[in-house]
Amino acid sequence: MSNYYQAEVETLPTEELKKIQSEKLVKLVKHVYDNVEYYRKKMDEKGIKPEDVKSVNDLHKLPFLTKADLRDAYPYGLLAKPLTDCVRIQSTSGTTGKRVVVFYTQHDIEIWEQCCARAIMAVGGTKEDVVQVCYGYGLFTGGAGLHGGSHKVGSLTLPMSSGNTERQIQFMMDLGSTIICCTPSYAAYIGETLKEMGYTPDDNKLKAGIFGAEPWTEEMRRDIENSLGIKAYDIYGLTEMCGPGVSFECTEQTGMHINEDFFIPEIIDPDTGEVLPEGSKGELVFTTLDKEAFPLLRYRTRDICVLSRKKCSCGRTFIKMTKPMGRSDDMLIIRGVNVFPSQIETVLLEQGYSPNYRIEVDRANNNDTLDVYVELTSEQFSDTVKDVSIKEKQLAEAVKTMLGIKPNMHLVPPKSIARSEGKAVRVVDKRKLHD
Ligand code: DLL
Repeated sequence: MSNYYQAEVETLPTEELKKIQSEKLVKLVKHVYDNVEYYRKKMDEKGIKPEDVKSVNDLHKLPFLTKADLRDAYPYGLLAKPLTDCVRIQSTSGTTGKRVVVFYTQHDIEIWEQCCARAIMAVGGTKEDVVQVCYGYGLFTGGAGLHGGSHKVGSLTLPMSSGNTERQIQFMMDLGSTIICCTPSYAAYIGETLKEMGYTPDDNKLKAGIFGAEPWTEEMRRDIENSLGIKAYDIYGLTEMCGPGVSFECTEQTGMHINEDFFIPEIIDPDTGEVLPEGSKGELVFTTLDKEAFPLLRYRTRDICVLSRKKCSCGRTFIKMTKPMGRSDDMLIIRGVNVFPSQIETVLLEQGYSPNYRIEVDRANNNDTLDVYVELTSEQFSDTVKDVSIKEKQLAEAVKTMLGIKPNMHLVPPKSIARSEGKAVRVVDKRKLHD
């Protein structure tokens, strides 16, 4: 028997769900056309009027939105409510040049927290639980989202944020945490630390973990389940939609149910934009249905996955998505932080280094490593070893200021980075992130 936060809507027959989606979509399209110049211009360019959208079947007529649109409209260009009706902003992780800022009204926070409450109850969470939230709190959506969801369920919420692992473990043991929410890599690290401290998986009271914000494999799921003695569940989301909780796994552990009363998913061919039939692998696109301050029509997530409406034993009728299997852009997720290689390049050039560099990402002991190799010019190369190491440290700090994570920086001799005759291969990702 599954736990639902809102049983009625989570088990709605698909036809009824589509009816609700259509009603909400028609209203939304009219609202953004009338109130947001950015949308009006985009729709006019495509020759679409609000009357052309009568149901979800007309969704494909609308133009796509991309991260570039969000940056273009930064900060208020896509706002659909007066700023005085907004109560919160959140922002994508660790990015300076490519920051995306999203706004929430009280209602937007309410539906986001409902999404996260559904996710917690789907893994068996109740008001009896002690939920340790060790996603980062702050501009990143992880902490705030799961925190709000846990409150809604009525669980005792431990707002730990990330880091300070010994303290996490002390609270976990002393207060008997039963559900833990963090990135899968942090969960794996907590598991290792517990072992190092001499604990066995039976020593803690944890029963479930809700892990997301970065790619992880089935192998990693098994490792985490064994090291913590729990069931590990996936949760997906992106800042642009609300944050975590756009979709969540139930106890069947076979993909994540999308909260379809709030978000319409589509799968498209990333090259042509053509909508693909259910079961095809392609880029996930979302349209928000309930968001007031920052509604998004046909937003291209760049995440590659497959959708399936196969009946689920949990009784939920919401369509399921597979884990993201990759991205259709060059964004890397390193230790939970979204990183575009161009941001690293910007720092190198600003600091007077050459654009000949190589970024290597790997995973050691379930932890991401980031190494950046930068070629020195012949003038720069005359430095002594000591000078080079000082410069490496300075450059690593500059990258940290930009991204929020510190790389291992290597300044290497002139002409030592292989030149390419075609497209330069600047990023080598050695991690096995997908099964
Ligand atoms: O990562 C929101 C979140 C917080 C989700 C906590 C789950 C838990 P962003 O920082 O905007 O938001 O990053 C969004 O992260 O487009 C995916 O590429 C990736 N991502 C998120 N969840 C998963 C997951 C948050 N479960 C981007 N598996 C998305 C794989 C994920 N990738």
